[in-house]
Amino acid sequence: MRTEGKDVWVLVPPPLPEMYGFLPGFDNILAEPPHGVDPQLVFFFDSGNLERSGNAVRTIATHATIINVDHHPSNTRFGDINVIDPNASAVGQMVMEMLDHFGYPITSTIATSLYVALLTDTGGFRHENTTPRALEDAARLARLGADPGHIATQVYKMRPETTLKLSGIALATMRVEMDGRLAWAKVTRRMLKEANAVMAESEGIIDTLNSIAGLELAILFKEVSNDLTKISVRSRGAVDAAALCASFGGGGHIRAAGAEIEKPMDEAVRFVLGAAKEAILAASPQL
Ligand SMILES: [Mn+2]
Repeated sequence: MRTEGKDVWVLVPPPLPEMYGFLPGFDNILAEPPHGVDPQLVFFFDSGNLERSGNAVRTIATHATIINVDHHPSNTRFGDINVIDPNASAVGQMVMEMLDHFGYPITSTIATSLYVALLTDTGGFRHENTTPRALEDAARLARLGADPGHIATQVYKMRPETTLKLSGIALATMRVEMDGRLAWAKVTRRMLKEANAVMAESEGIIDTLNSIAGLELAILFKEVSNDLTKISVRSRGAVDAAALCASFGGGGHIRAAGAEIEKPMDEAVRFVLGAAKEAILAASPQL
């Protein structure tokens, strides 16, 4: 993408969810800068730490100037300039403020992308971070040309069959423990094969788990390799999901967090469930 004679590259670590393929500019997104290009200025958006940002960007970051724009309270402030607003429901809102501040108009194309940021980071305007400001910003973006109905269809109603197949197989492994306070499930590489799906398609399963009445903590275990298991955690009770995940080297938000556990699936399950049960009891023992 060329802007005013300067090269601007939009880099996103793979895998890039295809569901966002409708977004303007999606085809210009790269996993790493083209060969021979050595960016000197890098904006990071919505990245709580450098580790989340993929190898290519990390390499650039060793010598480029970094501007770190984020809303995770756990942000490690790895930038040369850090713009952190934990009260923002989505980093898209911070981008809106920056555009306003520097006098750039928000076109309908930009409004569409920013609306998607708000919609997805508030879980379709359902999470606790659905603040008056989030709804007001969303209304403003709709007036500027974002089409909420169309965008919701593109984001939430374009799933391939394989995604639902994977969801069905994974949810069949669901276990509910501690009198309904804790639920967990697994996604293994074998399941991916069976459903003809890729791991990125498991993204929504954690939220299905998290829809059980009375649940406090939901955990999804994702088998990446023989010795690496990723977890997604959702909390609706007193447990701080970010703190729980931080104890495994991960991070995130109080209600939604994740981590990478360098253990095989079954070991990771034992290890994480032990800590999760302790956290539930410690947070509200007599419930
Ligand atoms: Mn975010």
